[in-house]
Amino acid sequence: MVSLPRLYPILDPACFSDAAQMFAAAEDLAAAGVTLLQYRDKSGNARRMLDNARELKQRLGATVKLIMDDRADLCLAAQYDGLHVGQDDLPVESARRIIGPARWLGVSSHNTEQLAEAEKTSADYLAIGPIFATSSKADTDPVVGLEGLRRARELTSKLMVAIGGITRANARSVIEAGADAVAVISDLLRDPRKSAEEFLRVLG
Ligand code: 3NM
Repeated sequence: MVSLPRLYPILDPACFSDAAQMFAAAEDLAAAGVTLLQYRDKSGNARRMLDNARELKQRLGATVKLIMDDRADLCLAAQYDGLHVGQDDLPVESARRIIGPARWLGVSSHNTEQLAEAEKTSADYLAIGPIFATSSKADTDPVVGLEGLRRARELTSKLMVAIGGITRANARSVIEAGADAVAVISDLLRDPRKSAEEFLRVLG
């Protein structure tokens, strides 16, 4: 049974000067009380991605559930707890066939049509975004906004993760609009431990 913590940090090596800095940030997040983390690496270097993913698992795997972005093969190879797929990645049911029934599977959606489609799949949770403007992802879809998030909430009974431009200042409003969790990249980068502690405090 999948149950998501309210804070869903995403680690992207492109946001760090080197892997050591990323691992240190990951350990700071865990020390703050983070219990779920996504590894998102768009570099395409499978060997390096697997090395990093394994290192994260070795350092955090005892206390933090680890989700692999996009790559079902690396999810299995690094023995991660779950996989997250986007609209241009493997279709949900193909990903499910690879990772099996037990691992968690999430899917991104960017509008109510995509959310309604994803609702019919075996995905354990649906992500919706960008809620607010973000510079962490190239070519984002139009902003969904809190109103769009409220409409999305009515369309799905699955767990819903909001993403895009979420900060300590607006995270509470996102939960109040119906999200079960907030996924965050940039507002955790500076002083990860302190930021995560503050997120956890406002998220309650
Ligand atoms: N996916 P930040 S927005 C990875 O809309 C990602 O699906 C999005 O980063 C979507 O917390 C996004 O820095 C970037 O805004 C989130």
